[in-house]
Amino acid sequence: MNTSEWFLEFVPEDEAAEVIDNFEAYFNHGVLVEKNNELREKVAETLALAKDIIRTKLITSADQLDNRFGDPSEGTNIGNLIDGDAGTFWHTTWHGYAEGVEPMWYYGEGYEEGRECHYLQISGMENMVGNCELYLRERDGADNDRVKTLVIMGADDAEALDEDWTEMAVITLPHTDKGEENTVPFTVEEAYPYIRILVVETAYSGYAFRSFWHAAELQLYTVEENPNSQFVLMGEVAQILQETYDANCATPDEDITPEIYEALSLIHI
Ligand SMILES: [Ca+2]
Repeated sequence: MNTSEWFLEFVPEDEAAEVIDNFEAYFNHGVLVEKNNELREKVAETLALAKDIIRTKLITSADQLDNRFGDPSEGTNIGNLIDGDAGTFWHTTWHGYAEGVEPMWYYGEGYEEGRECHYLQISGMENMVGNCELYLRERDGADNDRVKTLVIMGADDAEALDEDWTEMAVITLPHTDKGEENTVPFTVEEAYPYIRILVVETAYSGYAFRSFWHAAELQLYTVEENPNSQFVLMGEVAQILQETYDANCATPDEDITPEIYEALSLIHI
C-alpha cells in the first residue's frame, strides 16, 4: 500500500531567512510595500545598466543662469545652484521686487489664478528635449519656502513677452523636507533655447506660498538610451520586464498585492 511521506530537508540558513521573510510579506502589508520598493530600486538599476543610459548635464556654467530675481543679500551668487555644495544656496528676492523685473503671473490650469511667481531663467537649453531629468536639492536649514511644484516654460527669445512663453512641463517634487534630494524624470516634446523655471508651490512649516523660494542645488539633464545596448539586444524579454516594472510603479503603495510583487520578482532574474 502506498502512503504519502513527509521528508525533512536541510535548508541553508540564508534560504530559510528568505522563506520567512517572504512569508511575512504575505501577512504584513507594510513589509510587502517595503520589499516592493526595494525590488523597484533593483529593477530600476538593472534597466538603467541594460539600457546603457547616457546622462548629459545641461547647465555647465553659471553664465547660463539669469539672476534677475536674486535676493540682494542671499541671492547674489547664482552659481551656488551648480557648485556641487549642499551648504550653499540661491534665494529669490524677499526684499520686495527685484529691480526692474516683475514676477510672472501664472495662469496655468489647476493653479490659483493670478498667482505671481519668481522664476529662474536659463539659456543654452536647445538640447533639452525628449527624456529629461530634473535634480533639485532642498536647503538643509530653511523652515519655509522650499520648492515643491515648478513649471518649466520655454521661448525662442530671451526677452520674449510673458505671454509668449510655452509651458513645457509641470513637476511636483516628491521630497520637500529640509536637505532632501529629488531626481524627477520628465519629457519634453519641443526644445526651446531659453527656459524659465517658475515655482508655483512651496513646502513650508509656518508660511503659505510667498512667491520667493530657494534651492541648494539645481540641475537639468537629458537621458538617452544607447541604441546598441543590451536592453535592445534582449528584445521581447526586456520589453516584458519594462512593462511589468512600469505597471508596478504605477500602482499606489496601498494597492500593492503579493501577486503584483511576485510578477516583478519572477521576471527580474
Ligand atoms: Ca550649492
